Amino acid sequence: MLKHSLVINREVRDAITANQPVVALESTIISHGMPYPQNIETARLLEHTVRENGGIPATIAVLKGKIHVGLAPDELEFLATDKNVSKASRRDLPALLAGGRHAATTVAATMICAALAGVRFFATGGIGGVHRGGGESMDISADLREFAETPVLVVSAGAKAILDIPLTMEYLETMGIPVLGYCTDEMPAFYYAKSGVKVPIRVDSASEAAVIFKSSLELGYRSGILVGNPVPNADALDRKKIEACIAEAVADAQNRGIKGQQVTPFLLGRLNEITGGESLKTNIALVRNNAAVCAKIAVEFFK
Ligand code: PSU
Ligand code: MN
Repeated sequence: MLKHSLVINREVRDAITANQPVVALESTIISHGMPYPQNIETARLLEHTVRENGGIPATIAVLKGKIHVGLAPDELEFLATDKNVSKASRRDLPALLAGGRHAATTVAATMICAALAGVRFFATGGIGGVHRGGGESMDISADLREFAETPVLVVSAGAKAILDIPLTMEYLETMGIPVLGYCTDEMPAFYYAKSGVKVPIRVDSASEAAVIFKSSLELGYRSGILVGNPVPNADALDRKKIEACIAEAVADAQNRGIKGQQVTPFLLGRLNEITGGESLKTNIALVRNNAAVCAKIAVEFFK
């Protein structure tokens, strides 16, 4: 059955069979995380960055009810421009496949599809997490639980700063997820490098991260690993300034009654407006940096 729902492009299939370092990339960031044309430029830039660092990129999305692992240029363009592409997380995939629909995959859904295809590495911008006020609203991204279910190593600039990072770390700890700080002792905060929350494990090289992932797989863990990779200094935003903007965006979301799947795209879009494009610039820089580090870890893993 699944055979008919999973389309892996030629290059990616050959690379997986030959134990080459394939790096998955998600599509929600293209369809719902960034405006056009920066979204398509970023999608291409990320694939290029993975290649520059020795990896084979596999961008993942659902097209006409099939999971595509590795996309053609016109498929990327479609995801960047079409207004009817939905946002697929774990709960959405069965109905989208059954209904023959198009969808961009979130971190959770991309992890699921990558694992199905035999891809173990994945770079994103920032994972979803516990939203501010999550204790009341129960808005906790399905991304977090996915780490407990799916053995993929994900490189992320921490959790998005629009979230409650201490609560997000608490949740990851409860789920028993190994969280690695890449050349840092603190969980990165997406737009800036230091959240003030300590990571349980620090690594200072790609090979250290690769060895820890191997050991997790040898232990028979079915869970994934989260690597927190801080935004480069030159691209980081000032903590105080961006926090004031985030508070404004979160208040706007509440006033307009934005809920569920719409929250994260709304906040990212609103922040881009409030900061006059600065937040988007930083987002692009950090996701590119994550693609580079993820490819390096994958290369070490297959050495
Ligand atoms: N990283 C970015 N931009 C994004 C995302 C990640 O730089 O838009 C997406 C990911 O797909 C992640 C999603 O899974 O945001 C989180 O959505 P939610 O909070 O609704 O689970
Ligand atoms: Mn949510």
